[in-house]
Amino acid sequence: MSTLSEISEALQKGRAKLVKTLVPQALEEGVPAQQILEEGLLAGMSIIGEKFKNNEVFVPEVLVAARAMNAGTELLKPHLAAAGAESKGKVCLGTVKGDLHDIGKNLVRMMFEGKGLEVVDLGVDVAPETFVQAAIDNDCRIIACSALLTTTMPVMGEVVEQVKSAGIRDKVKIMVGGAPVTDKFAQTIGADAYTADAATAAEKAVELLS
Ligand code: B1M
Repeated sequence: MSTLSEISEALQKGRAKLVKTLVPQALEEGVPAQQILEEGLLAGMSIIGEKFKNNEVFVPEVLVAARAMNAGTELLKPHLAAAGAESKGKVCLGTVKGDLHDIGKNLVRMMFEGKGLEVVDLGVDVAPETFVQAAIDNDCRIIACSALLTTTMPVMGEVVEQVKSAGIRDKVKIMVGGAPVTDKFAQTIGADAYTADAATAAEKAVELLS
């Protein structure tokens, strides 16, 4: 098995320590950092994302895979910067104001990063004005909002309104998700996209940025 396949396998099994050994090994073999990222780490994460979507693996497996992914990307970061690898685009992500649930939001972050997107993670309990300011400050092309409570869903509508008031609606796409959120709700508030799960959210984000 090639080192890249071994990296993908190790990541899928959540074996962060092994990933930490294999990534430098691949670099020593002369494999370019971008290729290690795409054909090793992202390939593994993409398989996990697909399995997660199909209920073949569950949250714990995704979390350990993500930890392994982070371990690998940390080692690649300096090499990627040196090679001039470009991020596919920046996303401001957070759980909306009044809502402290962050497990789903963290999964969305991991899937976004797995697709090569740069994520500005604003955390939980994020006010609409914070999303807007962060998008302006960081030049984010997507604002991604998560909500787990029916009582906090309306905050997503406020985000859309404040993005409009700030005059950046034509520059920023707004994505929404979380267990109580629906496509119909997303349309009602004027968001650009609703997705039911983290893997699809990442696919949609890439589509919105292309
Ligand atoms: Co909370 N809680 N909780 N809770 N909690 C729910 C959501 C609830 C459904 C439980 C229930 O009553 N059956 C209920 C909400 C009811 C409602 O509004 N309809 C509820 C409640 C009521 C509350 C409190 C009010 C309880 C209380 O204090 N009385 C309180 C509120 C606190 C607050 O936020 N202000 C509260 C607190 C908590 C804990 C802190 C204990 C804990 C959160 C810990 C944490 O997140 N760090 C917690 C938990 C764990 C849950 C349940 C059990 C699990 C949520 C979860 O993480 N699921 C939940 C019941 C349930 O869902 N079965 C419940 C796993 C996660 C992977 O799924 O976040 O849906 P999820 O993410 C999915 C998709 O939704 C999607 O991707 C993920 C998978 O791929 N997704 C997106 C998420 N964000 C996305 C964004 C996107 C796209 C997709 O685009 C941007």
